[in-house]
Amino acid sequence: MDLMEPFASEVDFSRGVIEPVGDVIQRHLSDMSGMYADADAVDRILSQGDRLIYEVYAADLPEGEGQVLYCTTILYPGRVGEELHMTKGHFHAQRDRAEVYLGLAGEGYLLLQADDGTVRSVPMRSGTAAYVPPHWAHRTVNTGDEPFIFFAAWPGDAGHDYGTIEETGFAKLLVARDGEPTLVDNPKAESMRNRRQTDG
Ligand code: S6P
Ligand code: ZN
Repeated sequence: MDLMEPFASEVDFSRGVIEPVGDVIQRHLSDMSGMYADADAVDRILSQGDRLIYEVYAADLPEGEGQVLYCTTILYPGRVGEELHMTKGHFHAQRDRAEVYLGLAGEGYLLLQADDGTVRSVPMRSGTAAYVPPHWAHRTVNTGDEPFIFFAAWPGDAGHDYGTIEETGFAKLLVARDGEPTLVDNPKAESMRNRRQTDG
């Protein structure tokens, strides 16, 4: 057996940066335009230029059974139409793999969705440890005016399935109504469900 060397990273809670860092992912609005409900708002923003929605700083670790992967996410504040800035969201490819989030700065919601369309929301701020149980898709939403920064750790063999959420979206959207984050039905998810029922 090859023994892996123990190591430590430094996590900057206020900037969200991990050092030393492995992969850095930047997601712009153009990478997730179909995921926001208001297509006109997306077009209006993109016609003025692209927008950075979030960044992920991952510790440089090998994937695979037995490992634990970790990263930080920096989700910038803002809206697309009424909808608050969010991550793409995913199921783990191995659906029974759980995950832990820890809020470091700013505020947001963790949105979770089960296969049958059940949605749950968990408010998060600095110090909130939120648990993503096995079998729940998960996405985060920035509900504040500052970057929402959180740390995540998950099993090294979990993998990511983005396709399911890309296709159907979440059944609920988080929008800003009278300055308050409000969960509303997603019209796009509803029409997708109806279309699937008609086709199938
Ligand atoms: C990984 C974990 C998070 C997200 C990150 C970006 O399992 O859930 O680190 O990857 O918040 O979200 P997404 O949906 O684009 O991967
Ligand atoms: Zn995950």
